[in-house]
Amino acid sequence: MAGIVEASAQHPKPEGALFSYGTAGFRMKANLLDSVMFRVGLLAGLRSKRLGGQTIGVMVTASHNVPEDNGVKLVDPMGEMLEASWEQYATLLANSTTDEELLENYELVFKKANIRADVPANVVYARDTRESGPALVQSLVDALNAAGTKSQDYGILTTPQLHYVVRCINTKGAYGEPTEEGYYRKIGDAYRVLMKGKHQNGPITIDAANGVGAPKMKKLAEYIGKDHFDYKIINDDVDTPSKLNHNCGADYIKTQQRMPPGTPVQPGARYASFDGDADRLMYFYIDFDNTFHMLDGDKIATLAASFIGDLARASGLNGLRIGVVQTAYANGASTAYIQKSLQLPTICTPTGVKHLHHAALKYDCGVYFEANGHGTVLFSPACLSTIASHEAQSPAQKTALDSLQALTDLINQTVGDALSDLLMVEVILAHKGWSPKEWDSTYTDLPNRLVRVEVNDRTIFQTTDAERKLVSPEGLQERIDALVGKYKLGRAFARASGTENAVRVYSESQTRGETDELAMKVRDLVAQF
Ligand code: G16
Repeated sequence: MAGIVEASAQHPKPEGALFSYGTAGFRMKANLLDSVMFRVGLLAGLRSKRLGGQTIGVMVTASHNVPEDNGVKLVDPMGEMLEASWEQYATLLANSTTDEELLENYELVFKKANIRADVPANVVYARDTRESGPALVQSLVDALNAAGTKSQDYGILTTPQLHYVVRCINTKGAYGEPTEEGYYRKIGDAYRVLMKGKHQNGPITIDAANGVGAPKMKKLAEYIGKDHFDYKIINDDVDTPSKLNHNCGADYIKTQQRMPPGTPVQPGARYASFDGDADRLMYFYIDFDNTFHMLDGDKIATLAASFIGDLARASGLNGLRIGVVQTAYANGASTAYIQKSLQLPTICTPTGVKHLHHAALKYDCGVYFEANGHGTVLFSPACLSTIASHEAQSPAQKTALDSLQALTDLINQTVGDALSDLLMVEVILAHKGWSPKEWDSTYTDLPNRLVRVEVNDRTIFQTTDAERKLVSPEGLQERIDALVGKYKLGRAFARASGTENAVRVYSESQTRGETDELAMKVRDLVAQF
């Protein structure tokens, strides 16, 4: 324990800083994160001990944020986000003011979480391509070493690759081989099975946000082979740190709803954007009249849910309970389409993969996607064994069943994964023979707008009802409601971001003009605080 105090002295907490474990871990300006990294290293070891020595993952990334930011999040044994009840310990350690107080709190977590000191701790870690990554990883390693935690460095990975590795390790290889190559093999092989006798309708152009998704997508594509996967990659400069997520990437597509500058325009062709750590995916295309169309997480969720339903029926698997999990950002038209046309149930949860993932576990097959492109599909263990043991009654059933089986391998079930999701969409479009326009025409999105508002103190914006209503500041919700009431099919809400120092405002309504007007009016209301 004395070693911890000594090591911690090299990583002092910045005076006055207040840290909280947000939507996706700790995230802020990288120069404030040194002490947080050290303390997360301590926590990762504690978490592993608490879980009998199972391996815990630590990912150093700030995903969609600007290049100057960085962040860190913990990955639980099955590749899911850190259990919510442990976030309080993360915050407790991160906010300890002195090294001695840190040690006291470290010992307190031992007691509160009922941890046995003699259990060995195991941690694996990786980082994205941010410039600040190596130094922050060193702070993490200092803590792992000081606490005697066994650790392994996976270098540079996408966030979902680390989640995959963690699950592989803890399932002793049942989920796959716990290496980057194992990831390409599992996903690439499944893709080849699904594309047998099918072909892509021209190449897919991938905007990799100048992030880690670029080199990793290239490796995956190389594994699959040119004959099976036709793609072009743009915004793949990981050597110029300032370019990360700048005027490109999934968040840019969602908020700007236009092509990243410099993108070669080819009407009717498919385009996709990743975010900085490749856990989000957005599709888009330019119509022949030159209009931009966004195919967001809602469109991906509906595509996946309908395809899985089709495959299950064609396999003779009846009674599979498929459900779709969304957040308040889901376009109203998508929810109506899922419920009325696909006849599937939906659940609305607060923002954050941790919430959606948890809700999706309620179904045999839970499809969860945030509109911003973060999502995946979960197959319950019972569902997986039903698929594995089902006997096809005809060659057609067998073909569908093989596809369904391969789909469960293609999809990274630990967390939303841009690479795996992209291949899933490519497979579905190839099976259906759809262009992006045909996919888009399954339902028409209500015009929508997402804006970011800088405020003095985002913590005063408290919500209820899956973040659809503000309970504080007092009176603000009533004023938003009064505005919304003036627009046909109007809907709007404001909530504090858990990853950026800002409030997000979402609006949708019948027309583009009214939607933008509503968003600006709500933004102006919020900006008064
Ligand atoms: C993270 C979370 C997502 C969330 C996003 C924005 O994504 O994993 O679930 O939608 O932040 O959250 P907020 O609106 O609270 O800032 P990423 O891709 O940035 O890790």
